[in-house]
Amino acid sequence: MGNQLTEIAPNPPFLPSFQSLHIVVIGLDSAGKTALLYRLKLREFVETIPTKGFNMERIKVSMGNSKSNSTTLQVWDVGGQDKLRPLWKSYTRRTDGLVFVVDSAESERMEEAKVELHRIARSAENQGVPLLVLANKQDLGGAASAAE
Ligand SMILES: Nc1nc2c(ncn2[C@@H]2O[C@H](COP(=O)(O)OP(=O)(O)OP(=O)(O)O)[C@@H](O)[C@H]2O)c(=O)[nH]1
Ligand SMILES: [Mg+2]
Repeated sequence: MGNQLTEIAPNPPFLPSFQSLHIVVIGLDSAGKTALLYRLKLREFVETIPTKGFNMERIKVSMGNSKSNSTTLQVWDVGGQDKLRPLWKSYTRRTDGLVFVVDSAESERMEEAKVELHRIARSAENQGVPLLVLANKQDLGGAASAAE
């Protein structure tokens, strides 16, 4: 439903409050996707195990300053192990937004992350879809900054 409504009215801030947006979280294994999902859902850091398939949570968020104006994000967190990456495409198809999570402290895998990010961003189906690249694990020593 979210996707169809988005086609009719593609500008989320002006969508009615019953609108639900489909968001997909991807990134290399161990980047912190599942930790992010449950941080958003439960507002706390939970211990995670590697995701073999996917997790999905509905998360209500307020828009702007008004508490009465809220929307629901249907957030899909897809496993990032290399054997699971071919599945990303089926989750990102017709999504309203993409989040690509990067482990900022793992400089030796930055090139691998870049290749995967470019692969998914190049896909014809994802043209025009808003993309957030999240520089995760900023608390770790030696983590690259968001700008880096
Ligand atoms: N220090 C630190 N550790 C984090 C952070 N986010 C996640 N982690 C840890 O990194 C590890 C991997 O986190 P996950 O959320 O399971 O990673 P994932 O991206 O879901 O991995 P896959 O499910 O294998 O694709 C876990 O031990 C987390 O506790 C962070 O911001 N800082
Ligand atoms: Mg996971």
